Amino acid sequence: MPLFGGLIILWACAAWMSQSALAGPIWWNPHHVGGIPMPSDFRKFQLTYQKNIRRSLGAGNCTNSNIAVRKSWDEIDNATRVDYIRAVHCLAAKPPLMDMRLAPGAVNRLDDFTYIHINQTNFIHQSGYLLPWHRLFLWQIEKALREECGYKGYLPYWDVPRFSEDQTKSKVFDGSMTSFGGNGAFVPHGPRRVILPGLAVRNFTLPKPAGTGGGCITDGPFQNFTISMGPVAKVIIDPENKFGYKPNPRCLSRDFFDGASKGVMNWANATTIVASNTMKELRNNIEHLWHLNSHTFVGGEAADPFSTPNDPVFYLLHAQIDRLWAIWQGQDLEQRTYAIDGNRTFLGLAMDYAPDVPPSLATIEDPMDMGLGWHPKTKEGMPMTENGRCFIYD
Ligand SMILES: [Cu+2]
Repeated sequence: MPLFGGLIILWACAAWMSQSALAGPIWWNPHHVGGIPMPSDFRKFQLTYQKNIRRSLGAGNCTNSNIAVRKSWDEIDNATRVDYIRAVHCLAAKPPLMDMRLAPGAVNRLDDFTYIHINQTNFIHQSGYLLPWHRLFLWQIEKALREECGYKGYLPYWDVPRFSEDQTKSKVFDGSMTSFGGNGAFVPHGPRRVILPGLAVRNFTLPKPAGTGGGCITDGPFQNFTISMGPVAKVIIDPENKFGYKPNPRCLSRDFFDGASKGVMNWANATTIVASNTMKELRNNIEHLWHLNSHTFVGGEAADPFSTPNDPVFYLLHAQIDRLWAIWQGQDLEQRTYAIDGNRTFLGLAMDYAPDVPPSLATIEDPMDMGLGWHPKTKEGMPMTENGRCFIYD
């Protein structure tokens, strides 16, 4: 490259960097992040949300100067990435707080989270509690990372639509030591159907497409990570270990499946989600265009609806889903903050221990089980700047 051209590029970068140092908008320089830049229609929704949230902040505990900004993993600096990964390993080295008689396979502090997620799966997915339950779940892990392990940042999110064409281009999955590692090693395998235990309908199954991995991850900071509970959704359920609560130490496996990302979790569908007109539409769009696909794309442990938090990337995956809900709520905080839609159980189905219970609708007064004895009402998990929560998504 001629010296002159190089200088121009250097100058452009320096100019941009000083701009972003003044808290300039992040989309101004997409080539620094890579992937597909945020299109203007999505950006409009994002800006309206951010403006409305900031305007709603009064003189309470959550203010414009102390609100936590949750950013994309691709946008935070390397030191914050290193610190986040360190804090995850720190929680993995701490003993669980839960009563281990409930799950002898729970061996560390992260397993407190995995346990309650397994335990609640049939109530918090394809139900009215999906979004508020996971919002509080994310807040709990963020708090644990910060207060118990000294993490200085906030929960990052996986910028899924930016990398929909090739997720390995994202710093989340590029395989470096500041990523979550890449795909699992290739193990020949075909598509399967796995049974979801606990429902009264016998042998309710979920299809699992065959991806390009299937084995243990071979790079990144979680290469030698040992997980213990699960898997739960399996081809054959062992009645002695129905929910995978027994110890089953093993590696972290993944099975990237591009068919769930390319042309699916793209900006167009992200925009469709935040542009939903009603809560019913929003929940359907999130479930069908995004939620299941993001788990299916990662595959392996992350694709088990019960024990999916075994993969540390789970929290970034769900932060993106929480962000889409936040942006939708932020278009009209008054009408949408407490909007709820859906049943009290997975697709309204009865549980195997109470097969005659008819479906009923979730309400914002219903208590949720977050584990460790915390049973907040559903409405507690809905606002972003109240009840001790104070965050905004970039
Ligand atoms: Cu979940």
